Amino acid sequence: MGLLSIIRKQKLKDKEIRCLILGLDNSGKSTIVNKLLPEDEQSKNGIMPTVGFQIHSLIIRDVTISLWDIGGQRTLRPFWDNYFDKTQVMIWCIDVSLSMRFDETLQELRELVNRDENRIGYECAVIIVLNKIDLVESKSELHQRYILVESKLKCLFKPDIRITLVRCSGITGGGIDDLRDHLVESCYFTQ
Ligand SMILES: Nc1nc2c(ncn2[C@@H]2O[C@H](COP(=O)(O)OP(=O)(O)OP(=O)(O)O)[C@@H](O)[C@H]2O)c(=O)[nH]1
Ligand SMILES: [Mg+2]
Repeated sequence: MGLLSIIRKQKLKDKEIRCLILGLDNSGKSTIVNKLLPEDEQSKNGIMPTVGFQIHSLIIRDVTISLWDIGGQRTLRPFWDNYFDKTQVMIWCIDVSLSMRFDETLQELRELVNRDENRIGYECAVIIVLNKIDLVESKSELHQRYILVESKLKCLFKPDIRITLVRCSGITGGGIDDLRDHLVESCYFTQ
């Protein structure tokens, strides 16, 4: 590990990282958050649509992350802007099984990006989660959808912005370890 990495790691230890998880209603944000939590904190009684927001504290490899799970229903979307202050990471959750909502989710993301061009990708890192992979019939279908979303994202963000795409399932837990890794990596973004 280089000296810079050691210094950054030490800085992260002393600080709480703020991460927002946003996306359309029913895309699976709260389910993913639940899977990221330690076993003994996971809800066993099912997850309800989020009205407003919920905050969870996560420790991943010595990094403390406050994870803000924000409701995605249409009536709540005008308030999304209010949560970005001091945010280092934004996770955008897409239900990859429902291609009929791709345009809606990308339009919402575009509006957020356009409202403040210095924010997403500059002040905070961005991770795009393609969730519900367990509901997509085949690997080739999933791959096609991945490529489709990736190409649309390239049109949405400026070329200098690094976009991380992660495939996962909040139900089976597939890809959640990858998401955890990318989350910690992204915490270094604004250090
Ligand atoms: N099969 C499958 N179902 C999922 C997955 N993730 C979430 N779900 C289901 O999708 C539904 C919505 O999940 P939530 O986690 O409440 O979605 P949300 O994005 O938090 O929704 P809001 O709080 O309304 O914004 C629930 O019935 C979940 O069980 C997944 O990866 N696979
Ligand atoms: Mg929710």
